[in-house]
Amino acid sequence: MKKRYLVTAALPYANGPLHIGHLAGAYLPADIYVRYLRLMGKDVVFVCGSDEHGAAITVRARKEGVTPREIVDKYHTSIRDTFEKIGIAFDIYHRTSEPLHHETSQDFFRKLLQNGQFEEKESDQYYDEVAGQFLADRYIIGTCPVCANTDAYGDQCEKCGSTLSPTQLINPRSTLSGAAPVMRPTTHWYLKLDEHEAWLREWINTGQADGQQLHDPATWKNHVVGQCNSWLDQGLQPRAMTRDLDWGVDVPGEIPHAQGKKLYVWLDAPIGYISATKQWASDHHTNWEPYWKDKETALIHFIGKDNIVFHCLIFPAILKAHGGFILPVNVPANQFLNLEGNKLSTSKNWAVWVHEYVAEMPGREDDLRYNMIKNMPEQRDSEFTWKGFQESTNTELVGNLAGFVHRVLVLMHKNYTGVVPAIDANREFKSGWNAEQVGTFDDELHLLHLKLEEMGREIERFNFRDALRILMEISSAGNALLQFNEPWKTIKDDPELVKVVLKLALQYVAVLSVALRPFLPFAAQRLRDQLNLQPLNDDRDLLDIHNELAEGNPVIRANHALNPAEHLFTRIPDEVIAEQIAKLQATAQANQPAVEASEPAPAAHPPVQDEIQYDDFAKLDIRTGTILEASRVEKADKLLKLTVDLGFEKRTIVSGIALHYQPEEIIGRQVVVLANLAPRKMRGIESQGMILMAEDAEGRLSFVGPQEGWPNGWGVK
Ligand code: B3M
Ligand code: ZN
Repeated sequence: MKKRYLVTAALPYANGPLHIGHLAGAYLPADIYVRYLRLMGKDVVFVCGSDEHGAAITVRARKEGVTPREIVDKYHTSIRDTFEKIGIAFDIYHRTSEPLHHETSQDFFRKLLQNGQFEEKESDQYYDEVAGQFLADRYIIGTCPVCANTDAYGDQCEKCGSTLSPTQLINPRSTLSGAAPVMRPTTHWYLKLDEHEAWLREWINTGQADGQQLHDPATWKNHVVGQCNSWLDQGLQPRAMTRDLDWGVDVPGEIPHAQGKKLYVWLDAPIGYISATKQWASDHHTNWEPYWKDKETALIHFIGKDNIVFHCLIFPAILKAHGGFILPVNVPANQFLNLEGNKLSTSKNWAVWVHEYVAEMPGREDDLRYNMIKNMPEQRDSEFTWKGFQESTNTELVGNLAGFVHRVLVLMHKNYTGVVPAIDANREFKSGWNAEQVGTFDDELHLLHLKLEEMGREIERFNFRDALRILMEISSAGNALLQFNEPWKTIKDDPELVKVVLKLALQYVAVLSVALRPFLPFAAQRLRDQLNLQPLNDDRDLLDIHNELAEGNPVIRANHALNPAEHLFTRIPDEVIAEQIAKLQATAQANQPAVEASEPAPAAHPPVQDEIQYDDFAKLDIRTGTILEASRVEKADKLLKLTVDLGFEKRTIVSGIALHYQPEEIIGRQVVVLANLAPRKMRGIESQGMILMAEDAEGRLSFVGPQEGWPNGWGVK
């Protein structure tokens, strides 16, 4: 472990409220990790803040008919408050409109310029003569060259998903004035990313840079490395770091041609992590620099998968180009969370908004956190459903966890008036970890310690789902301990046994009151109150417990007096869930396009092909695999070039799915591959197999694949 940690969570655009996808993608995992580090006595600073620049803000301002300033002020405050309500414990929640941030970003720009990292280039870009300004990609709409959608944006067609550039649009028009834009020359500063390609490739794949081992690449997620390699394989191009805009950080005025130019939002936003750290340090009368410059610091960026290349390639290149900064030791990006079978969508209002949730479900912050962690899209996309949410609270939080805690405390009060008894440590009883096994107080305490260590290791590896599962196993073992030994029955015949069993169960509860903290901070606090233990100060509480357990000491000792038992969680009734589902369906209906006058008749299924013998089928060698990398094939709108892991080898496969899937969204996806198809060249690339896809009447394609976590390279029969 490192000496100190700087943990960042993606800066949300201050252009709209937070939904559960944001939480599951970046903020909850970061919060768990940071809370754990604090409990282990580590020096850690957790920074975040609002991203207040870029077209995301100005487009929103135009839509609402207000200034960008009004937009960022409104959403900055509401996002910050929402984070606090759902228990995301940043050390600072800063904002990129602060003067400190503008200065910090400008200093960065100056230094990059000084270091010869920019190439100043003139190029033609779209200009709106009516509005009198250059047009950001999002401000230009036109006809998509791929699917003929007449409202495609300059950077993307939302109908077919193609990534576009403004010059590809047919009949472009400005969203500002509706006028057809004209081409005008403009000068910008391009970061020579091509010059960074070689070291980035090495660093991403081996963890080495400048001859030093900076991280262990085995600790990085496959889909993160895969997405980076997909980019690197296409070759990095110089990238403009400035824009013609009137909202953002000014290019420093003393630089020639700076007039009217702003920094590109993806240059200034990640520097926001640095300005936030500076502000935090100044608030705490300490020095920010060790957190960004000392090799003993572990820098970790928590983000969603749509931000991977910015954090793993572009920002590291910027840090290196500046000089003197450390690089992240990990970027444990999550994939996406879907909602009730569909992608979360702000524009379609298909979302669970966190501020609405906390208002409508007071006291249930941890219920949501629990369900999100349990279903966290760590390696692949996952899904939130209201039914699943109800189920996880009712069976796991109420049934398992709260049930256990309540039983222990009630029995403690009933048998010993809430005062922890002294015990005979040699008494044997049935182990909660294994029905066949007999245990003693000390043995069982040791097993508890091992579990706690196992949980910590999973958190350190960013496996938060597994860590939560292990935590719940502690509760399950506690329940089993009670179930196997039945203290409510044995109290008459064997009161000494009951003392040992209940005192042990109480140790489980006490350990949970700390170990729950990273995941369910509110419940942990409620539990501390019931146990009449000190509130957690988030500073080495878990480390202290490790030390006690390592010495064989109990966590709560004899004569400690407990507070009355209360229910840690309560059941969610069906009506509450029905209401939420109805609310979601109402939005879905409101967003449905008007039904076309003449609905086309459902297409007939194609007839089944000529009969074959089993031997014919057996010739097909079909295997399971995982997509490691995906990128577009130049001048082929329909093709993606994939690298697929078959377990025993990796294959390059060219697949005609580009109109249906974005490269970024399929990395990490499990697929089924026809592995013995003769190789064939497509657009100069040898395709070594075929991905099997389902196709419907409209020609839509869907992946078919094994269940989650299935191993690669095994047969499909
Ligand atoms: N605001 C994009 C996003 O919210 C962007 C992240 C910045 S992190 C430095 O997805
Ligand atoms: Zn299109």
